[in-house]
Amino acid sequence: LDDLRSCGAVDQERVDYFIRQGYVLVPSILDAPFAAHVIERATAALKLMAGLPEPQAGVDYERDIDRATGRHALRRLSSVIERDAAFRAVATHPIVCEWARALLGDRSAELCLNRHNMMIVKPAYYGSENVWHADAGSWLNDRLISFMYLLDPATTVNGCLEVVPGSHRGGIPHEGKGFLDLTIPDNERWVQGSVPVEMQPGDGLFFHACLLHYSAANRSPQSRRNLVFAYAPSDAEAIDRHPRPLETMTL
Ligand SMILES: O=C(O)CCC(=O)C(=O)O
Repeated sequence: LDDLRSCGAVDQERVDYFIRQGYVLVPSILDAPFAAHVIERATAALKLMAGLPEPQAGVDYERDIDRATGRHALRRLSSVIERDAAFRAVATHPIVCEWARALLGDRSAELCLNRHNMMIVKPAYYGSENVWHADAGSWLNDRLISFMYLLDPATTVNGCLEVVPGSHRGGIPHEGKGFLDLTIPDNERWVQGSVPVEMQPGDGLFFHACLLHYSAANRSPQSRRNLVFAYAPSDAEAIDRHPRPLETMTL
């Protein structure tokens, strides 16, 4: 664990911030050569997909045809840990795992195989909005946390993640739904205190399953790619109510 002292080692101040706010940004969580390798593998994985007929299993596409390519822009690639060793190396990296254990308060934290485990692409010009939601609303499990690892700069111009600090402490106002119904005035109030989380390639963001988040459409020429994984404490399976049972891997 010597390398925990370089890069984005766990620090108590950030752990406390996560407990209060429901999210925490860890700049350059993994070192720059590692990030460069993952970015290269992501580009290769997307290039491979771009050469295959549509639709492909485990791939979600944007609705509109990209006029430059005559194809649908790719929006999401699932089960990434099985697609490339570099993606698995992010999800199981000792630094990331130490963070997951610290934030979950559980030394036996596990990686979720069928929650997140994907690459999100908010493609240039065609990236669509991701409406306000908390992941626990569709996961039916409020014990999990997510880890987002950035592969491109994410700013308010290309649809970075926006969050409602502290919303994880208020319960889930949309249990059983994949979105927050903003026609309900009480729900509208939740998102008034939102903040954008701008990030650079190689940065990591941990966020609680009950944290409200959103991202705007990307109409800019700059894609925004990231990996996202979920981690579970060892008791998460016992309370899981999702019809597709939670599958995890020991770290
Ligand atoms: O990256 C985004 O735009 C949304 C991500 C998201 O909703 C999630 O990771 O749960």
